[in-house]
Amino acid sequence: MTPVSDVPVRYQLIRKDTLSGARLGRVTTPNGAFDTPAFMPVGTQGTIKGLLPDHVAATGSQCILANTYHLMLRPGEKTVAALGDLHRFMAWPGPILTDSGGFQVFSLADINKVTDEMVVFKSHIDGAMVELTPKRSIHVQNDLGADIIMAFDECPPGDAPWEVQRRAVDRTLRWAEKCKVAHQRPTEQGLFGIVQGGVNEDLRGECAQKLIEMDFPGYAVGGLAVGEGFDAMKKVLGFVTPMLPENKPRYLMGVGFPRDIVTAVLTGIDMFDCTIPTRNGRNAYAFTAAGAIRIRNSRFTKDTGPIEEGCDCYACRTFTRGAIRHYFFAGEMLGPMLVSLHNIRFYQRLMADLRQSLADGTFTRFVENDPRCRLGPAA
Ligand code: PRF
Ligand code: ZN
Repeated sequence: MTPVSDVPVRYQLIRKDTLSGARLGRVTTPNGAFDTPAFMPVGTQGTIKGLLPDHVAATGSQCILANTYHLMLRPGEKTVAALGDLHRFMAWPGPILTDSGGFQVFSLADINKVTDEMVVFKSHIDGAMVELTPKRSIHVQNDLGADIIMAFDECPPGDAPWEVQRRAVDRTLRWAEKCKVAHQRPTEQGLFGIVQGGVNEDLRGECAQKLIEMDFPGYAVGGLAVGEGFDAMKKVLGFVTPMLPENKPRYLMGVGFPRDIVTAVLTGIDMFDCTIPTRNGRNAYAFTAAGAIRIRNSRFTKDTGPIEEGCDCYACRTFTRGAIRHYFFAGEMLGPMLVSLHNIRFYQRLMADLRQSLADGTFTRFVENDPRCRLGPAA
């Protein structure tokens, strides 16, 4: 057993819900701790689009995410390292997590070739052929210097047949082993394993079990919210999450709408990231407890109210819906900035309320009664 003091990322279980798998906890990293269940805003290119780090911190965000895939291509991990590390680069002194590129390369890149050794793709920056291997992904993440780094995995589409998922699980397991061996800063950065397997319980179970044997300091569930649908995701989580070690953090990657997050928390997931609050915010789509609103709608032209009544965010304390609507039509930057800020705060207030209800022992009642817990795609 590795002595606890050598493990850079640790999970403290504070309270378990009596009626579900939900848990209140705290994850400690070399650059600070965060309370769980946690939502991590996404800073793909080393910035959370449109928001100052101070603004992000003011939303209650405690840990943020960045992407290996984008930063290795531009400005390059050596440049980020020369400028300090990702914490200095992003001006975010708190916990940071980097994704491995395992998902972005399969969802964004012009893939040339996938083998058991590597993914070869064409850079969207200059068209150059780039090879990404498990070893290279980890070395890039070692240079970037995030507190939590992710294994390089293969994430097939949600409708991929069993045979494709089988091969992806085999690769993901072999690559996880290689990532562990390649990791050069194991006492400074926690490397999480990622469970794949699509909607197949046999593959999910095998993948989880073998990753657990490799003893990672945390585990992620990948390969969900890739087109399988809400009910299938719920079923997979109900099966996989309880398999994961109770004394380590559990992270559901790239999910999702409030309804998806709450459903996952019920199964025992602790960490989430998603581009929805920021991407939707840039598109003038604002979350409210009563459902989403399109701030460009003509009914808001002379609306003097805030985006959401009762919200304590800077946008809602300071600007009218009518003014924000005008910024969108005028192409002013402030529109996307204000709605992104509001949406992240909306997510963080929900997470804080989930944590409070877990602390109070009222979690199940909260989930049943609070309308935010039901907000999904068309809500
Ligand atoms: N793997 C990795 N990152 C991810 C995913 C995955 O499966 C997903 C799937 N929802 C989002 N981000 N490495
Ligand atoms: Zn607000």
